[in-house]
Amino acid sequence: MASNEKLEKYEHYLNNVLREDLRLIVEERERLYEDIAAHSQLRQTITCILEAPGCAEEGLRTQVDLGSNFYVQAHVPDTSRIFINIGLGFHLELTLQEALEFLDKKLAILNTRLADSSKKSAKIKGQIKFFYEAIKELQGQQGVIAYCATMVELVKSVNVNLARVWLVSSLLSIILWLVPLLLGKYVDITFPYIHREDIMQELVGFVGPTESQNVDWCPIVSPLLQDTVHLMSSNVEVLPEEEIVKKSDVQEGGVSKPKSCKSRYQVVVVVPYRNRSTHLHQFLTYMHPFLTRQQLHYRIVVVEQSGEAAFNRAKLFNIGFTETLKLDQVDCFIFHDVDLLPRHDYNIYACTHNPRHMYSAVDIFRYHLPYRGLAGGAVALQRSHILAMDGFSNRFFGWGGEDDDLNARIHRLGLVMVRFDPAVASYVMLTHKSETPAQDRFTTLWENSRKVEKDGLSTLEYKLIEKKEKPLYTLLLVSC
Ligand code: BGN
Repeated sequence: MASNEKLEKYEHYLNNVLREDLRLIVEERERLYEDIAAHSQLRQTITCILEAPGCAEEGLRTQVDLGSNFYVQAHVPDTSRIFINIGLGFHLELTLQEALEFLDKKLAILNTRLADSSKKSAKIKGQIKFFYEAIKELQGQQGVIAYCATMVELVKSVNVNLARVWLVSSLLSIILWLVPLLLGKYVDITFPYIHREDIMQELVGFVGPTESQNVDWCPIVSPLLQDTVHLMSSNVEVLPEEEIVKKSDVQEGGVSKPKSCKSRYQVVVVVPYRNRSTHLHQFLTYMHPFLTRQQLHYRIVVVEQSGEAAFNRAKLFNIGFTETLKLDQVDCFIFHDVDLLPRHDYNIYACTHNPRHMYSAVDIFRYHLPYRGLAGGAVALQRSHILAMDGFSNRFFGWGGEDDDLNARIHRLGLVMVRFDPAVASYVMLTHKSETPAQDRFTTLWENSRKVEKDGLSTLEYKLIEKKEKPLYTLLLVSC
């Protein structure tokens, strides 16, 4: 299909189908909210009547709205029975107790519908984002094609050497492409993100306000969250191990879950590690209370690389993933650097429907991002997506590139990476010496982009030297 034909189709689908679907869902939700409010109010009135002493003898005095701001006083002599609108124009006479039972059932149904429509709306929003990105990409391609055609025409008309023009313009574009890359840390990039108020419904596992199945789910928004920025600098005080264990009720292996309710989200935080004991101690001191406040059921897994080979961050992620699945059947993994700390509690450490790059703002980049496709530092991925993309590449030894390779894998799956509102997805980085980038990272990236050979979970080879449940984390000591 020609790209402009495709563009038209996408635009039509986005504007006439998806946006219309979203509008209908939003309307339906508004109606449901109104219905729930009306039924809850009636329920409250009936409870009041039932609980008011002597009410049955004296009846009920009330006001009736006649319209146009006219009211009359009314007296209901017998409040023991009530007419309830059961829909389709039918009213049923019920005792107050029967009415309460009816209302409870009705409210449960309405709440389930509300949860369903919230899920549908989250799904449609995801599709809208996807089509929006695809349209932008196609528009970009068309722009380039049109530009090239004009340039060729122009060059032909002035009768110059085409090969030389091509060479000069290629050099120019390389320079233009390199400038932002070289100035990386100082370029402000704007990007779409999930707004703070939409975060909860974007999470996999968000179920809805009143799941009945006798499960005592934790509230959708944990009451322990503090709406404040926790870290102003990367100075993090460490606490002794026993104190961390006690404070966050951490079980062997760095596992913790809420005591009073069942967590909606089970997640594993995989941390690649070597020779950074102070950072690890700071990380554990800070992260255990942070994750506990979010009422998650979580495990922290530290994958330590032994030996002298260059550090292979992505391969350690693959090992962490593979070994953790032997312990727990978890659907959500967060791959996290040891020197990165989230500043805001509303940055929920659960998986979104799309893969998520966890930081939208970080102190070392002046609380901005150097480029849109950045996937470094911390990412949250669903197990199904990790398996579909064959995990991470095992071929990046040394600093850099492995996260760009992850980004390419996500794109190849047809997915887009999302981020949360920078107001909450904000991080500080613990101070450390900057590392020398690996020289062969460009070549590896390029080779991987051609995807000639398999590289990932399917080709993963390593030696597990030790697997131990320590008090604050599960340790995997490995050689790659
Ligand atoms: C990029 C690195 C990433 C790193 C970010 C942020 C490369 C590959 C060359 C295109 N990518 O430059 O790995 O996460 O900087 O520091 O070096």
